[in-house]
Amino acid sequence: MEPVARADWFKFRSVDFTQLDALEDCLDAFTARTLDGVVIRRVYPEEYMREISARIERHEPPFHVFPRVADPLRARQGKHLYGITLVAAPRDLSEYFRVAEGFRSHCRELFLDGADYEARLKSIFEVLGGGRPVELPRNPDGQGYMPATIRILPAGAAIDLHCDNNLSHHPSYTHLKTVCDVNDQLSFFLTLNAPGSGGELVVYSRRWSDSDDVETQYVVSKDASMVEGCESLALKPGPGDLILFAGGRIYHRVAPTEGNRPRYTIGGFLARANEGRALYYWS
Ligand SMILES: O=C(O)CCC(=O)C(=O)O
Repeated sequence: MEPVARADWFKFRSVDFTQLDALEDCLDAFTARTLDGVVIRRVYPEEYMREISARIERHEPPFHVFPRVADPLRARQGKHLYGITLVAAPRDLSEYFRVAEGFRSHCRELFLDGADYEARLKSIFEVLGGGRPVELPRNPDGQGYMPATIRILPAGAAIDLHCDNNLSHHPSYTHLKTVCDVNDQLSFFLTLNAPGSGGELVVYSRRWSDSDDVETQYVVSKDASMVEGCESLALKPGPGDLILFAGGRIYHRVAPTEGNRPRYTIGGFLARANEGRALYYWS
């Protein structure tokens, strides 16, 4: 992790995975807005991340590629995902839940000779949640949501300005909203491969407000003018580092990657159950 400038508008903590207990129950601090982000360093060894990245590069195991185009090889040359997000999936969500099942088994295969990704993330969230149960949401038919997506940004690719509370305006969130409080969701991602330069997560001092969204509509990216003149911080976790931040209420983007090393991350969102103590994660 490169050094970050401290800012009073972005309350941030960074610990090594071996000191995870120092973050016990820190989700309460997120809720109380006394904490905006944490980085947990070395959740996986850097060398293992290189091996995982090599598999991703070879498309092994053969994850579902999004966007879905006639020539998957071509899709893999540009910005793409392994898996599919809730908002990108066709509206009846049957494809989403089918892809989710395949993703979970491919993800187990991807991490087969190391600590299982989903199990490790769950165990981390359990500590951060002070012992709350951590669960994957399921639809009324019992099908599991996507636990994460793998995001692949080749040279020059970026993720434009957005604020994840806006996601809840999407019609595909109708069921999930009955399960957990998506209105103050946290964002998390594990860096698998970092580009030589660029690819930082840039967070802005501007906070989300209801009135930022036009007639409660979902928009993929917000106009950059919304953060003009705002303070910002660039965070660049290294391979094996996990970041969790208040992406629901903090405007953020991913800066364009530079050089010939792509940016690979795996991640999703985390929110509290509407009833009971559980935490839910999805993508
Ligand atoms: O870097 C990533 O994988 C995504 C970052 C992001 O925009 C988010 O978590 O909302």
